[in-house]
Amino acid sequence: MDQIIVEDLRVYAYHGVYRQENEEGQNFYVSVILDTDTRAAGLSDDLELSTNYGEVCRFLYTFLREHTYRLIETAAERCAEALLLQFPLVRQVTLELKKPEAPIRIPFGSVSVRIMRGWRRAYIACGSNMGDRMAHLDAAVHALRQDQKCRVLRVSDWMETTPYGGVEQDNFLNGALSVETLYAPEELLEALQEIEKREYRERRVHWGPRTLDLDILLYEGRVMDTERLMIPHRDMQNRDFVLKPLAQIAPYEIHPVLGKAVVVLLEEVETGKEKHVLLN
Ligand code: A4P
Ligand code: MG
Repeated sequence: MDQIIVEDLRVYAYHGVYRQENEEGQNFYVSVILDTDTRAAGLSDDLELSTNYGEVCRFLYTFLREHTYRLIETAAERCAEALLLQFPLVRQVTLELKKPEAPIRIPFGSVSVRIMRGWRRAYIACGSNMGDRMAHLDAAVHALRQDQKCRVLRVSDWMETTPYGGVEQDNFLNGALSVETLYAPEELLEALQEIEKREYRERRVHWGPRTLDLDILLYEGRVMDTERLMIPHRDMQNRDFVLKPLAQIAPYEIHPVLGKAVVVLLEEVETGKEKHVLLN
């Protein structure tokens, strides 16, 4: 992707662990690499179609002066996030914050942190089979739209499905949606569980009835398996109620472990060609 680069913008600011640093301040130098598509601006010579680096510099300057953090890690983290929220054409930022006057009693050139943050594409499955099912699913989309760290891109149709998993229960209404998010995977899970809670989700029977279930299916081609989170969703390839709505909004998205597009996985489930065994 194209990049706009600012190097070593000097900001006199007050970040530091020591009181003296907070009171007297010192020079910081911030550099950013903004990943953004400059093609439209390049062809049209129109600044409106790009990100104004002058505004970026003023923004960085004001942000770092008006906030005080103990750690440069925190200053960098907050600054990168604020930048991504402020400049909508920027997809990713690499930000380095240098502190060459840090209180270290040995001669040194500079200390700095460098981080890379950006909007990440995620796919979420939603389901409900209790109460006003449509209202629960609509509420989930609404809540994600209200969250500034998420941009809802596409929402599938809500589809009536019969229960899967052997528990006798009412039919579900299922769907899928895509978002771009600033949340890391664990943070996205937390945000989704908050939304579930607000819709009075009670966790009783595993695979049982629920007012709202929000599962992360895919996250930016990532593969992970921790105690709390498995991505891709461990059973998505076996579930037509997941794959069908997902195929509507992202037919060619590739499952990063199985190496197959969503439409292919759906066809395999529908024709029963592949026997997927769920170990539980
Ligand atoms: N977890 C791990 N990976 C993920 C992930 N990728 N996304 C952990 C979300 N959560 C993930 O989930 C249990 C734990 O899974 C979470 O705390 C999280 O740390 P849960 O929603 O609290 O519990 P659950 O509902 O018992 O399990 P789960 O896995 O959400 O249920 P399923 O597997 O989604 O099954 N039939 C139809 N037709 N439509 C449905 O929507 N849904 C289920 C629920 C059964 N049958 C269905 C449907
Ligand atoms: Mg769930």
